[in-house]
Amino acid sequence: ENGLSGWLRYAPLPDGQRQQYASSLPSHIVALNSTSTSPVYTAGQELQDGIQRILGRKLKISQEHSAWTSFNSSFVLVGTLSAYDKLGSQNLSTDLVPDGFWLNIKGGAVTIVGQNGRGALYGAFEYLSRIAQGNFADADIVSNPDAPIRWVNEWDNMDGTIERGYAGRSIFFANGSVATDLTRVSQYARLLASVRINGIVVNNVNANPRMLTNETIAGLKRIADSMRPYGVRVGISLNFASPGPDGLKETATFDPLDPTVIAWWEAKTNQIYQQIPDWAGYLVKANSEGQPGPLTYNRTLADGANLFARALRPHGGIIMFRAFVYNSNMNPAVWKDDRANAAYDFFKELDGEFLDNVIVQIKYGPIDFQVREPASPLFAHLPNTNAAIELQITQEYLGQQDHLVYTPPLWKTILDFDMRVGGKPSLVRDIVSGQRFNRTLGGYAGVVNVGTNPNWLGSHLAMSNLYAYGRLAWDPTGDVQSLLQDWIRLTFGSEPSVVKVITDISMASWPAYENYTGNLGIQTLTDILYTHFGPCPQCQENRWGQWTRADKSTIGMDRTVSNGTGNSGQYPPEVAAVFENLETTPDNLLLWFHHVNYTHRLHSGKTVIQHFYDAHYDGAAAAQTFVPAWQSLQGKVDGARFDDVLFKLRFQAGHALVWRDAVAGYYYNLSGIADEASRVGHHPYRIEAESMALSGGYRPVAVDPFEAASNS
Ligand code: BDP
Repeated sequence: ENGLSGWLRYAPLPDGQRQQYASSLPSHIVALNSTSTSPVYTAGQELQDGIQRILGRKLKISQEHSAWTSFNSSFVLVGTLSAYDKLGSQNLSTDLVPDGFWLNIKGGAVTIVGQNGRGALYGAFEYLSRIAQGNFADADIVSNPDAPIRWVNEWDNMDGTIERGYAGRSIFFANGSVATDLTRVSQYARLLASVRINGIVVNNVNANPRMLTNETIAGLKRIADSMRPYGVRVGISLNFASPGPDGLKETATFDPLDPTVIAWWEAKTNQIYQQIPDWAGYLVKANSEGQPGPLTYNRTLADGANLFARALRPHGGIIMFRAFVYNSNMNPAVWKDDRANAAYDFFKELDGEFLDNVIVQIKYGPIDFQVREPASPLFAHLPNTNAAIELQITQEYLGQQDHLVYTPPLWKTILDFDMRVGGKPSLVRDIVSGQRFNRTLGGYAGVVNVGTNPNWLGSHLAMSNLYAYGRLAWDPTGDVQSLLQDWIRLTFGSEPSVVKVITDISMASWPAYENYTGNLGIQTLTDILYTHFGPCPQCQENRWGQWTRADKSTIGMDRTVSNGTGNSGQYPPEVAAVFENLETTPDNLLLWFHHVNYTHRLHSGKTVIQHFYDAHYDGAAAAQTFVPAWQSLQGKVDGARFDDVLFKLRFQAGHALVWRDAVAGYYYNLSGIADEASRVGHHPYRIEAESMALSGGYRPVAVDPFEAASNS
């Protein structure tokens, strides 16, 4: 049990549980009209393997169409709608949309029909997920995706490192090329397909122009070949300047309106499609954090996006264009500046200027994957543009998989947020699905960053985030706790105490993490310079614009229209009114929108500073409870995974104390306001540096700023 098969372990059910159902199954699986690289073929194999391992019975498998007529009893049948309709045996009147499926279980007879091959495979995985959880009930369900785009983004570099990856090296690249052995890539595609992910971008958004050499394209073809049997289409991130002097040096400029540049991208795109006909498309980060883009030539971001859209359009490809555009060299002394305003400022005026195969990919919040953010106001302002939401499964800012943080409850606060566009219900999830503004394209991009670690994310428990991401992209109304529990049963089995403990600690994890890292919308108070991991409340006023505006007596960003950066005014009027007003702003976003005294009283009745102290102690205390809770499962979870998880939870428990003391101590030193419970500043368990005898050339230095020191 090293985690390699994730939630697709197909662990055998206990004999007593499985025998009766197993014997009611027919002798054959029919995978209608399938060829060996098709998802329907994969579905047949997966059903055979899964049924054998879960139920202990090996069914025979037939790809033959004629097999249908030669059996007169029942089957486990899987196929596409068109193949199924040709059988003429039953008219299926369903309204399946692409990737959707129909699953009918009547005793041992199972019929799985996908609108396309991918849908058929998703239906097969749904059936297997049920029996793996010991659910043998009859069912008749039609399941359609809420949105057509359900992609993952990997931030892998060609040298094999991964930006914000916490689970080892790349499974896609090594030494400047596509990896030779792509076994892990097809295993990953299997996991993705099982949660209905249909596309992947395999390289860093800070992209290398060498992604477009002939050699790399040949490698990408091999990646696409490995993922095709699972219905996962492949795309890449582009460096905007690829053809030009700083890139492959094949054109004199990278101006998106220059004919040589247009011709270059067209030819390159044609070359890719010639080798990979089902190529997904491109993802582009332009004019952000040092990346090149169209603004260099005074062209708009829409000009930039449309350059690729035109090249992709004849092939049906898609361009995901990121709204993560901001000035990463901001001056914290300028109080009216606000990074949170950037996406709206850059994109609002461009609504309607993007071609139909462009999707603007928007990070969930206006800043950057923080532990708490309001939904990005940009979602409300692109009624004539396709939009997708960008979520982060890799836990940058969120403990980097060394902390358990089950993030779907955080995503839900955004997806369920009502923007009230035009005074009408306008949930973010209905905007990105395309429903709200009648768009045909839109959906989800999740930054995952799996690595060569056998358990993919470097932490067994972190995999619940990937599982739930796929399921929510399919159906964002899903209940995050029941998705979690499906994942637990599939990953660790159905023993009630196992399900209960992992549910309890996972559901408690995001609130705990928010409590011990950054409260009331102040953001995750991590170090900003590079790692985004440990606490650094003192380093927030930096050039990246993640500002807290904390001084001796006040804290928080004033984002009001009346007195601050005007960010609250980027929301539609009903929402803007809520955030503009201190009284109506929810406590958990207070310091996101307002600059107040530490002694300001929250709706809860506590002062801001006392809330900081209490939250940090509560959060760190919650993290301590994860360890004994997990230990109670000894013997109920296999030894290897038990030990791995225990190691991580112990680290988290310790690091939560470091967080607590660093943040609470910092604001105590800064404000001089005592903790009502007299906890802050007392560390009975700790050996202070000042009281150590130093040897080997070490010597004490003053901590700067002094507020960050544990003693004054
Ligand atoms: C930030 C990451 C940085 C990414 C950037 C992005 O720190 O590594 O390149 O986002 O999303 O959160 O482009």
